[in-house]
Amino acid sequence: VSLQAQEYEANWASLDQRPVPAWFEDAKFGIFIHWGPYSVPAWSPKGTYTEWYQYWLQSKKLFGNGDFEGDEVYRYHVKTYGEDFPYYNFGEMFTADLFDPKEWAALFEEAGAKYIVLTSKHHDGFTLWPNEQANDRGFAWNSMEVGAHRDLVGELTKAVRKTEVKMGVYYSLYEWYHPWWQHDKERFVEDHYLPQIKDLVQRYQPDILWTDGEWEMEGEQWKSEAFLAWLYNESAAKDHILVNDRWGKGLRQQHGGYYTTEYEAGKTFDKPWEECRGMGFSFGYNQNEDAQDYNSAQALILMLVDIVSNGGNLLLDIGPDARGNIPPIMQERLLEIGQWLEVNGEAIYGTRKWTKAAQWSEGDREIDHEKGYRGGDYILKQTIDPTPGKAVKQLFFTQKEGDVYAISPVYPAETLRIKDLQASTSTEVTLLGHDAPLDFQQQGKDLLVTVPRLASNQMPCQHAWSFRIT
Ligand code: FUL
Repeated sequence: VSLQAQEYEANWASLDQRPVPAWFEDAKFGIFIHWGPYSVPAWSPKGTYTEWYQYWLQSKKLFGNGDFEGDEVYRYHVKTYGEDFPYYNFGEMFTADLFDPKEWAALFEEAGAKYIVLTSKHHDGFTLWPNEQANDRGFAWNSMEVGAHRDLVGELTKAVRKTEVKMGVYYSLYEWYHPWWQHDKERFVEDHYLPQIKDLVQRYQPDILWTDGEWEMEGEQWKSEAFLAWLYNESAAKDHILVNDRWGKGLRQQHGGYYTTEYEAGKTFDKPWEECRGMGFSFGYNQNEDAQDYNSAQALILMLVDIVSNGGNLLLDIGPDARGNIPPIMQERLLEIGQWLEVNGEAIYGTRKWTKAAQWSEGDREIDHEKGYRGGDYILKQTIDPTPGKAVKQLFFTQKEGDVYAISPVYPAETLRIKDLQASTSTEVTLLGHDAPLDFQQQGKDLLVTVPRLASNQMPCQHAWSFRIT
């Protein structure tokens, strides 16, 4: 489907007809990058978003997944940097001197990611590219003029475009403490936001424009419909750009492109969608998070599989530090996911939902999405760590070109039972990464597959095993 089959009109009925390109639904795995001046302190209580540091500091409010007094960030800030140390001082300390865009791009490729989304500007208003409007607060507030003295969006875009990975940018419409945002919304929209977002699109022509914060004000005040009509009909990225759903005042799942969820998978939609989350609790790097706060590679892989079996994508976040180093624990998780995808990618990329997402064992199904998803261990509880009497997901399903894939979170003992699956005379069953086809037999409605006994060093992979049923 051509994205430009039609001229779009500046109203939702027309704009919502813009199709989501197939590459996005095929991609399944993307990497989110939250990086900015908040990466300097990189500190907030566990269970909160570190990229909200300026807001936690100035408002002395704190919310998230846990119980907070409210002034923890303020107290930490005063203790660490002193009373007279405005958030804006972090701009100079955001040096990015170890940032090597080629290395980042190579890591993303090795992780098996098909796209990335970099924060070009978060709610603090700091831009990671040279932008005139970023300075209309009365001082330089962009990465070209302070701290790094580099065009970070531009450099990463260039490096990523040399690979197969697609380039996306996150952009926050609203800014907590911009003087015009606070006192003159119309001026903020006309003289700040609109020229700024257009500059971003025209310069880098991203594949995805992942916006956020439109929910702070009515869409009419933002002139959102007119902007999207410009984006689709006139902008330099009109023939490929894709947007998310954070448009039209409703926080999500209202207007725009694909649907987004945030630390809340376990959902499923009948249109392209994407779950975003950190490896632990925060998007921006949080020094407070310990090894046990990060989801294991196995948990992250099973999350990806769970989401893909429900037709979605996982946009997994990393938080580089202020010097541009990606914390080793995050690199390690990405590489483990990449190793797994190397063998099992066939069961993931380019697939679609099958008639059912999962096969459950007997027992009571108990799903605690809210809590579980924030902590992340929900997926382990749902698969490999059952309380007696509770049902677990034994298999996740995907399909592609007539083949069904059954992904098992444990290596099955001797036989794998796939319920309600009828073999035909031409059926073949394969374990991805293992050469010989597998024996199977029909037992009533179920397909019983004989699983080879393999020594651990002969295993094609770890964490989850994929069976292709042709
Ligand atoms: C949210 C933001 O407020 C968070 O800080 C984060 O960027 C997330 C992806 O979107 O709405």
